[in-house]
Amino acid sequence: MSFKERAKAVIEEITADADWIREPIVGFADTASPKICSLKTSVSENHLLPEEVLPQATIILSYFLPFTREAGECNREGTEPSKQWADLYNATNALIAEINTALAAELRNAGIPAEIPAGGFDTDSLMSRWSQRHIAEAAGLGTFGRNNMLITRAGSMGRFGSVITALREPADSPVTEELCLGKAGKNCTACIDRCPTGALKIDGFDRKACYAVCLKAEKELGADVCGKCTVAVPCAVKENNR
Ligand code: B12
Ligand code: SF4
Ligand code: SF4
Repeated sequence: MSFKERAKAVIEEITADADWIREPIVGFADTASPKICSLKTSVSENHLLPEEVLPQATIILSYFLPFTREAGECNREGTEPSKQWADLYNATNALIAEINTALAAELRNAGIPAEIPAGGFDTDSLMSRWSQRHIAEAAGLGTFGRNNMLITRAGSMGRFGSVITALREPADSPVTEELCLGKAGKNCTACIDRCPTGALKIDGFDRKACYAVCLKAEKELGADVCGKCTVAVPCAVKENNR
């Protein structure tokens, strides 16, 4: 069994009782690939390179936990995020932490060095030093949509995690097919139409406006969420998992 298959099995085992999560997707990014080597220029100068976390880094294991269509239903109506959506966010965060620890342990037990990159973000710049979306894009998991989400073959509604490894297995290439209908020239602005703050525009994303609504939810619901742009839109759930 390749480690990619093993990783998928580990994730499936940990998420077995999480009925809001569908079949996970796992991708491998080559740390020597152009998208990873250019993170400090393409994302931000403060972005970490994998070798700053693990000197022997070769592959970044990136995974996506796609949500079920039913899970999104709790956040379909209204302009404010629902309490249930906030609870799913917190429960998924706990699963991501558990998965990362289990994957790193599995690798280290097999004698392969592994490190979990630090999460979190700077509350002034609203940027993390480890962008899960850019890592996932390099690992062939998807393309950026107008909703600013990374759209995978399983959809955009869900969450990413990653582990830096010294694995010696073949890496994946970025997806070349455009997965966003609007960017592919189809008539879709569903995410922009659903954004209650105007943070999402056809030509950009105002992270401060988005953060304001997420901060309100943090105070009222216990999680910095909104997510209207990734729920009940055509790219939310795609069934063609790979
Ligand atoms: C800080 C943060 C926030 C902040 C600021 C958002 C922001 N985008 O800056 C706030 C609190 C507002 C927020 C909101 C949300 N977040 Co948030 N957030 C993060 C966090 C911690 C860091 C993001 C970051 O620093 N990005 C770096 C900056 C530079 O990248 P960026 O803002 O994404 O901008 C880039 C893209 O737009 C990209 N891009 C756009 N178009 C294209 C096209 C091409 C070709 C390319 C190459 C790039 C590209 O280029 C931009 C600049 O580099 C990540 C987790 C992580 N560690 O990565 C989660 C994360 C991005 N959030 C996530 C989610 C789900 C949300 C919400 C839906 C909240 C919710 N759960 O209800 C909203 C969605 C907002 C939106 N439309 O983007 C998911 C995204 C899942 C997905 N499918 O993409 C992540 C990855 C968390 C996770 N573990 O899965 N978030
Ligand atoms: S709702 Fe439509 S335009 Fe927006 S990201 Fe999804 S596919 Fe693209
Ligand atoms: S999370 Fe909410 S406020 Fe932020 S871009 Fe999406 S719909 Fe707009």
